[in-house]
Amino acid sequence: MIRAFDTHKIRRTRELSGSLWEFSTLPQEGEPVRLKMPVPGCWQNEPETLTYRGRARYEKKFAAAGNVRLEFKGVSHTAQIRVDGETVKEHYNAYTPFSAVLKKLPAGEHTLEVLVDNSFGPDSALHVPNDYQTYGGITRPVALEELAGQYVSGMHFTSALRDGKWHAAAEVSVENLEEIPFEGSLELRLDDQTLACLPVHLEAGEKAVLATPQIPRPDAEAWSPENPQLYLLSAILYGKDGGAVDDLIDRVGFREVRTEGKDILLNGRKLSIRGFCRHEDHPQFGCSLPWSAMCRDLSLMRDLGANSVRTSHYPNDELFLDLCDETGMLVWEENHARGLSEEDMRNPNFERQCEDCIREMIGAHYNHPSIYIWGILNECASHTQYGRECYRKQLELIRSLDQTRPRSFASCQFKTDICFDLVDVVSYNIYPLWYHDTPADVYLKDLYDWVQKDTGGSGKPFLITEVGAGGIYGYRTPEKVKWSEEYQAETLEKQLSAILSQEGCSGVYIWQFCDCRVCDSWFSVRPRTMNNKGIVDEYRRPKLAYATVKKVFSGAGKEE
Ligand code: ADA
Repeated sequence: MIRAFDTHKIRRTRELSGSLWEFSTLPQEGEPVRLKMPVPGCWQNEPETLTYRGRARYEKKFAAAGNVRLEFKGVSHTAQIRVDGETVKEHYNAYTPFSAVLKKLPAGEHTLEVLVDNSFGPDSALHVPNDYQTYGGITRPVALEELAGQYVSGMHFTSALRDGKWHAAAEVSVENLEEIPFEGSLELRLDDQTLACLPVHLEAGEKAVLATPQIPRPDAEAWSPENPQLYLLSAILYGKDGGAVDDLIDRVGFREVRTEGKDILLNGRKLSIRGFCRHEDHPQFGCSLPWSAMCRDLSLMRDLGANSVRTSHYPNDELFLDLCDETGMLVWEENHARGLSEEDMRNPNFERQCEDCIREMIGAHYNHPSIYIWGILNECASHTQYGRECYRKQLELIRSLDQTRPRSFASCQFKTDICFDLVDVVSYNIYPLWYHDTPADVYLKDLYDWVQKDTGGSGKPFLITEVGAGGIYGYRTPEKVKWSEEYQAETLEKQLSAILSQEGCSGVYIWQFCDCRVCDSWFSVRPRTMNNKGIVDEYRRPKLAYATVKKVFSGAGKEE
């Protein structure tokens, strides 16, 4: 399953995943392991490759003719795509989608090879040994699409409130794969109503972006957490003779996010965030969670009284975002980076890999109404001049790609951050009573008062993007010592009560929803080789803190 709805009615598509592919490790020494490997999936799910880190080869035969587009939703973490022995695409980053267009394939059977590498090293600036696992494999779905001579390669939908009335605008990318010019037209439909018709003229091989003006939609029903109203937006490309050539369908919503003073407003109403940070991680599936497991995670978060999820620390599977759109779960989505020092940020690949991630994230996820904010560079060097330059460039890149959403980053630089003038929302990760003993209310007030001084963050919305404590599932003790479920529950109660009563604070994300596996170099500071700050453990079994959080979140006001 690739998306929660059909993305084409005219273009013929099929899923290449949902099957077993030929697989072989490519070890530096020793014999390769050969298997039939489930795709999508992580090779750590198989007993023979449970701990393998390195290079591997996947192979799948497919029959096709003509122009073909292969879409990969995620390969962890570096991919080289070969068709019939020829490299057609290279891609870095486990968490962003990419595609390859193959022109005029001869009819018959073809061989698709995916060379995957999940090793760490100087070439990889973002996938580093970290407080979460970097799995290996084709971890998200793969689709094959048969393209005509021209196709719709992308579409961004923007809704806006003007004088209290909804307006819609779209930008649609089209491409001519042929060596002769193309004349035609493009129809945009919202559910079954025509929104706009645009003439299309493409020179041989040309790519173009067609834009509609702002179109009034006074009857549109707004998307909100309480009423997540969605519309199907179809872009249909017609030839000169009026015959349909290609189409692209996405799901969109009418909603507006902006900041005003210290508030984040959704459709003009103040948001009060009660959320969870979540890693894509599960003992049975690795980072390759099936749809039903994603649904279950969202059901538990809803039961806990949450209205938001933070996709820490990378762009998520689009199917999960589809579910957030459908269920009204607000999303903080961020690019892929966690805890990188200035030295890490000076890796010559860092800037390019971050920028690629941002472009691919916003390119693919722009239309999700549930995403209300973009984040970057979790807990990196936002206290140094070099770091500031990286933050500035990436935040500006986001603004050039999306003018409609606020931007932020989760800082851990206690009273030393120098980047708050660059963002729309100031965000902090704090761990009072876990990594230090200062009472939560004292620590938070001190931090908040400092932000209101000359930091560039004064008067802006303020979010706590992480707070939490470790609790090992099943470890119960009347002494309520650290790592016990009791200590975790009590600590969270104190932390949340301080945060939710802090003046000027727009809300909180708990670190974290579920326990997750970490990389080997973190084992000495992570009991059970897991980050144990989940409110549920890795199998989603509730800890004592579940009831505590549910009580606090259900009691706190939703949107005011
Ligand atoms: C950080 C970080 C998280 C996690 C957390 C923790 O704030 O952003 O990824 O590592 O700390 O558990 O210490």
